[in-house]
Amino acid sequence: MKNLFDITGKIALVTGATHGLGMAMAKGLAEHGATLVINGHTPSKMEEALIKYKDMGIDVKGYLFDVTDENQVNKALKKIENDIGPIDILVNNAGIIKRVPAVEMEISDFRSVIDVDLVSPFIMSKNVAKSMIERGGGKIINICSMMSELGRDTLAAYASAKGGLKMLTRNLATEWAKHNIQVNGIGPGYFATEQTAPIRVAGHPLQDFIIERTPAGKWGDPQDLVGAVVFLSSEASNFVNGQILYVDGGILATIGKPRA
Ligand code: GCO
Repeated sequence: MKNLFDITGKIALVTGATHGLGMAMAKGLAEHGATLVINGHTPSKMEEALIKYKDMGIDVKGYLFDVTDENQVNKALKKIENDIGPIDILVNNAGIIKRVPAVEMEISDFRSVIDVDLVSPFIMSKNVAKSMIERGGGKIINICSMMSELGRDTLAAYASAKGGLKMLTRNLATEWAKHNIQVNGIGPGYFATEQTAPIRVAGHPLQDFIIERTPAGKWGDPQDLVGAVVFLSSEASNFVNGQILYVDGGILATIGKPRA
């Protein structure tokens, strides 16, 4: 029987996949047959991650490089191509967040968020797409955010970057659709990860707010993203271009509810 979602033997590179949502999506891709390559930045985190993948029974190769540095990216991509093969699926997941009131935010911090969350997906996509164009196609998935659509206090830099990433997704989709490259995004809602740990502590106002604001009534489990990433990595999405698939328990579908 033909399986439209089959990604067996496809080489998938997930950036920032040493933990969190990146790790969950990377694991999901491998479990659905992809040959998995991950990127990380910190040697100790990579070591820990490789052990975790091994314990989960996932075969993976890890490469340390800085996604904001085009030279490093190009060297790493060459090495990956020599060691394993050319990339069929690129997931631009690496990202950072700084929660600082706008009037207090250092410009250098604002820039560093834009650099990691918006410039690096461009650097990665540009350099991976070159070989995808030569080979006649590929899949690029940008990890966006609720903040691609909405604002929240303290997130000026992050929301600017993630809003930009949504438009980068549409633009690259427009430019490369004729080369059979589908560029799409996934917009996770609020998930229980390390990144949201500071706002999930008991007593933090965001903790109850998120549960109330999410029609599904809970924080997402990183596992909930696997269906979306497999769909956008597979033949099933071959005529889907420039879409952001929000996996958010309904947050963006609703205006919210009045206080009881
Ligand atoms: C916050 C959160 C969000 C999430 C996520 C939402 O502080 O409001 O951290 O920014 O991390 O990106 O989709």
